[in-house]
Amino acid sequence: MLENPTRGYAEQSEAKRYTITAALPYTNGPIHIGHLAGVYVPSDIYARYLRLQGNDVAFICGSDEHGVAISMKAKKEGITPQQVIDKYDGIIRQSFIDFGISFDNYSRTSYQIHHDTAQAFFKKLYENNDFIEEVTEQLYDAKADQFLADRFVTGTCPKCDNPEAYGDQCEKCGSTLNATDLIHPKSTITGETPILKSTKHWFLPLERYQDFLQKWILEDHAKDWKTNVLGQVKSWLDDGLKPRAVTRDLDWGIDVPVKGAEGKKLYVWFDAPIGYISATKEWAARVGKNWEDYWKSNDTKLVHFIGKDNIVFHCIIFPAMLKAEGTYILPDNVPANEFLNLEGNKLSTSKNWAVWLHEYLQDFPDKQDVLRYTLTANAPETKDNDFTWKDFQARNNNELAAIFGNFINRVVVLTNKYYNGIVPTPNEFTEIDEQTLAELKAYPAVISSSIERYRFREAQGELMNVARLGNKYLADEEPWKMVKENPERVKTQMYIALQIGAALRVLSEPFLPFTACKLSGILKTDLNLRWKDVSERTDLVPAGHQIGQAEILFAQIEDADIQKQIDKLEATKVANKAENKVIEPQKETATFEDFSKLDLRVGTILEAEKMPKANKLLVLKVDTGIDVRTIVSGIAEHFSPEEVVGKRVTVLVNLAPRALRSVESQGMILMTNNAEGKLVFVNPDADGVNNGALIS
Ligand code: B3M
Ligand code: ZN
Repeated sequence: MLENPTRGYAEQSEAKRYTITAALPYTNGPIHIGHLAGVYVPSDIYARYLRLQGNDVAFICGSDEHGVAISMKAKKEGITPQQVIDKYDGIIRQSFIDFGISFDNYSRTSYQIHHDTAQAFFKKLYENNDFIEEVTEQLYDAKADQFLADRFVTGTCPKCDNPEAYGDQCEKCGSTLNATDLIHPKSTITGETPILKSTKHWFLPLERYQDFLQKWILEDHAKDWKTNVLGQVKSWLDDGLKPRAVTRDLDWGIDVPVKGAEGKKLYVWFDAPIGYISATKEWAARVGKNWEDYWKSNDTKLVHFIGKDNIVFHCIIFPAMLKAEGTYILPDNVPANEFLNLEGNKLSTSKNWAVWLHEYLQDFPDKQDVLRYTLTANAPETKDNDFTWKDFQARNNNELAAIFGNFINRVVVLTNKYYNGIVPTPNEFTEIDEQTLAELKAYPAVISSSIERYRFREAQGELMNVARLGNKYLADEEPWKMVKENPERVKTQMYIALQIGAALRVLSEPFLPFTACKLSGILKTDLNLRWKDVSERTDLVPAGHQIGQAEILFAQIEDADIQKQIDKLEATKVANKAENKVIEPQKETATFEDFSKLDLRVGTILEAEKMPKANKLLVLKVDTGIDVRTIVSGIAEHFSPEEVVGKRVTVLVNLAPRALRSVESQGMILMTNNAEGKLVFVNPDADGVNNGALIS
């Protein structure tokens, strides 16, 4: 617990309304646990919490459907960009619903409302003379007949020498680049070295906002923004801001709505953040609200949840755009997270090194909360962090089930056993009761304080402490022992335990929404209970109230379930290795006559023993269909004799016999290496093939 549990109240903001945005995922692939841990789980906790506090909240997200990433995916899959975005928007949208992310609106940047909003925004800045119009030399792939920007070009980063930097960003040192900054640029479309060709573009002169950004972020927000965010912003500002092109020569995107820009598109990072505004407009129209309240009113608090690779766009470029436009509020905070790794390795879409949300939901259809809990417990809030399946299992079995689930189960079972599920009327509270209740009532403020400082991991830890408080109370009071000798005392004990259970139902809702919902069903609590009721009321479940039956909140996760997931990742590793495997070059041509000289047969190994005084050799008895013969094989370091007996193998039977040690070998068993480099038999496992069958 924090030293001063009331601190949270003092810090609670005066905002009337909240606009909470979660980074718009690119529709070039599904959502994985890295996205969830970095953006969607923390933003959902925050939004749910604010609603429980009775705030007016717009929680906004949507698909980011422009940009080079989409065009590249379309090229790779041989389909149109529209087909790409429809496919992944569908998968992403559904997986967010199934995972319980409580967006008020999940929109798409391909919608007309967004095209209109982004174009109007551009036009306003254009008319205000907020852009510089300039003809510059840009990289051009002559073979593909296309200008290259962003992800269409790679090369060496001028800052850190990373040879795989992209035309918009170096993922190694984090610097944002212009394509022309790259040393030794190369087109990712054709592999060609691009030439320079002149073209006209519109630039946002970021240097005009240098002083404003310096003061607004590094001075005014020095205390409340995260250090990782401040650090990146500072390094940008220290470098000195420069004009940044906000238009592109591409064929996929939003048309630049001014004369002389025919065929050009808005830069995806110009249109995407405006997507938050379009999505709010769409939502407001649907629910009968005024969207401008959520973007242009000083009593609205705007918070952007993003990953660390998006910091510059949300802290420098978008605020500069908003400032230039002039009628919008600026974000109150941008709580960017660091990255999550998976089993010690960097998450990677291209290497398929990920736990995909839609696949997780198939494998664990009723365990949304276990993943939410694990990701929050390991949230990469201040540094990169690691997800492992063993930890996932332990978090469920040793924490959720053993602490939270166990407490609820005891309370519900005992209440049903002693009182047929009716909340008893308490007698006078003892000092321990009073103390326990006081501690319970302090928790909402403690958890609030952590959430409002974007420390979700700490907040969730405090939530578990509420369950621990309940367990400790029961363990100390032992109602099951007292029930015979002092049943009146037990009524008070169970009454208090039930209040802790009901408090858990309210306080767990932001973190474990599916569990909270189940708990409402079990305790039949008033659905209107709010956060503050936990600290203000001692009758969250009143005497005389009928509760339901116990239900398992967190079933044990078995080793086999975890092993399946680990095996899946192992298979990914093997597949990746196989893809990179150096394939031996083809040997010289053999004529058909050459080949037909070889007599290859299917056989079975009948016996095997080690060749005395030879580490590498096994002496095998092989049924070749023609006969049973002796073959000496150099596989003893890879297989034990017991392992190979019974194996079906491919045998070269007419290899000239030769003596190995003192044993004559009458043929050869064909071997190969599998993807992991392990020696394996060339195994004729086709059905119904007999020994002796000729291979031709
Ligand atoms: N589409 C997400 C990413 O960089 C990017 C966020 C846009 S937020 C306006 O993966
Ligand atoms: Zn770099």
